Amino acid sequence: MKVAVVGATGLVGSEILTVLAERNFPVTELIPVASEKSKGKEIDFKGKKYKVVTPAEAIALKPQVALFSAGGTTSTEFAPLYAEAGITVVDNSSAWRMDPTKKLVVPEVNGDVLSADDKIIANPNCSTIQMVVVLKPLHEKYKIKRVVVSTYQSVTGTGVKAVTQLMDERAGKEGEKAYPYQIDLNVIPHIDVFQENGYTKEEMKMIKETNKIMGDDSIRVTATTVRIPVMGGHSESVNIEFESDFDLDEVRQLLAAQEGVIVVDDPSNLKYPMPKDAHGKDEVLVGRIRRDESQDNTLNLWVVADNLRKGAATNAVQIAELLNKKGLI
Ligand code: 11C
Repeated sequence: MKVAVVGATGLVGSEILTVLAERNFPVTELIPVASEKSKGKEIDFKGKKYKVVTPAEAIALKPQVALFSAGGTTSTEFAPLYAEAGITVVDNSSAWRMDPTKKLVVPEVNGDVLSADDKIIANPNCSTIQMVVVLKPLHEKYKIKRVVVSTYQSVTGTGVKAVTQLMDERAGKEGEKAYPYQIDLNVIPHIDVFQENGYTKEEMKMIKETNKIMGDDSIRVTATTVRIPVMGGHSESVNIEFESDFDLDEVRQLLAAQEGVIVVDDPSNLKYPMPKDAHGKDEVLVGRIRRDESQDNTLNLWVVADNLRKGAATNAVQIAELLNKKGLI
């Protein structure tokens, strides 16, 4: 299959190339795509070199599928042009996620919504993806009423500039800043831009995307999203109130049986998920599974995943795998 990776030189783009290779996605020809300034640059993929082309040039090369991770502006401009040319787009930006005509997909949660009519498919926000994979089996069994989530997000979610800021600050070097404040030895309770209601855009993404992916607007969600000086993955403290009561052992069994989830929950041996352990993994790790003793039918969880993997690249490649399996590309 001819596969285009739009934004191939970025943090998520290069992770997509790694994941395509690792999972043996049937790539017969890779088309690495980036902006004019990277044109002609060579990208290695499975021992072969491919030259970077621009988004407009790639359309004429007629890939069957294009995995976009080049930001909202590129997606807004080019995804419809690719779709018109018969190329199925899996888009990692936020441009199409809440468009009612577009599907927002996490394969293990709502992969069944994909159909032959879907030419632009949206990949959710990283912090949403890792949460909904864990919510799904619990919602099916106990019906979720409300979710209160607080995040502890890796600087890799912002991109290369933020990783450089953290490293520069560690080394005592001056440099460009991705954040309005120092991130090393600090915590910034602000991800993406503030909205009129006092929430950030990242927080509103977690709320709206969760309802759309779970296919249930009755689930009430509130979020506080926070940047911490960490690489390797996003962590989340998730408090879930259910309609009906649960059994903790059964919760553990449901989570262990959920595709894409690994339970790491053995506090007596100091085993719990950490970004250091999630790094490079495709699965979502869940632990600190315990009852919220302050309220009926309520559970506390700690959820960690590599935001560049399941939160972005892996989920996008899994959508492409599913499209391929269903014969839609
Ligand atoms: C972060 N979640 O960690 C963001 C990055 O909508 O795909 C991903 C933004 C998005 O800063």
